[in-house]
Amino acid sequence: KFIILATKNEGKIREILDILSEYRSWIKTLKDLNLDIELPEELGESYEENAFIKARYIAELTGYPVIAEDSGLEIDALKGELGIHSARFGGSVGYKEKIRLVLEKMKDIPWEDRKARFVCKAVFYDEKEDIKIITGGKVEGYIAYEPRGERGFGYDPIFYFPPLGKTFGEINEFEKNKYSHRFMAFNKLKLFLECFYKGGKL
Ligand code: ITT
Ligand code: NA
Repeated sequence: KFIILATKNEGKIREILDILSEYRSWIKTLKDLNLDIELPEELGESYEENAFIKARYIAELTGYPVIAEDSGLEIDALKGELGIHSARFGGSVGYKEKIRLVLEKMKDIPWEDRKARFVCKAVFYDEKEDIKIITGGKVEGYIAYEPRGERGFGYDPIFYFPPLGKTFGEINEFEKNKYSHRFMAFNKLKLFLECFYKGGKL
């Protein structure tokens, strides 16, 4: 039993391996396999399509079942951007700069109009068994006025989560994995893995 986790994002890898910790011995990261490759360009028009583009690429390359995900930050005041363009936003600059650019765009937006959500679509794809499972998750919050906290990754320091009164940059991974879009999506995928993998059907 062997599943490849097709992502290059270290933050995602940490969180996903933690959510799927029961399956850790079956999951191989690209690093575990010494697969030093770029994932294909994400030319799809949705999170689903982009997640599947990544999964299919690695599945065809290796012949193994694959898990991949695509995610993004949707900001109401920016008409749903950054969305599927979250990673590309601002070009090839670091997240400090991407965050600065978002806050600059949002500088005149009052609190009540700063609603935003993280979205994640997770894909399990097994070409041989002809299985394609897609699950999703969302978490609602606000774009903070200033970045806070050094934890997490990406846009976490500006994603304010009202139930905790903190940004995702201020909470540890254990806490983020109780509430995040990624947790929601992968926790659902876990139900499938439980039936088909643990249950011995595959
Ligand atoms: P892979 O394609 O290798 O999986 P990526 O970073 O390019 O990694 P995406 O194309 O899915 O992944 O881009 C998602 C972007 O959305 C990511 O780079 C972050 O900027 C943002 N994002 C998604 N989930 C996030 C989270 O939990 N915290 C902070 N930012 C997040
Ligand atoms: Na993407």
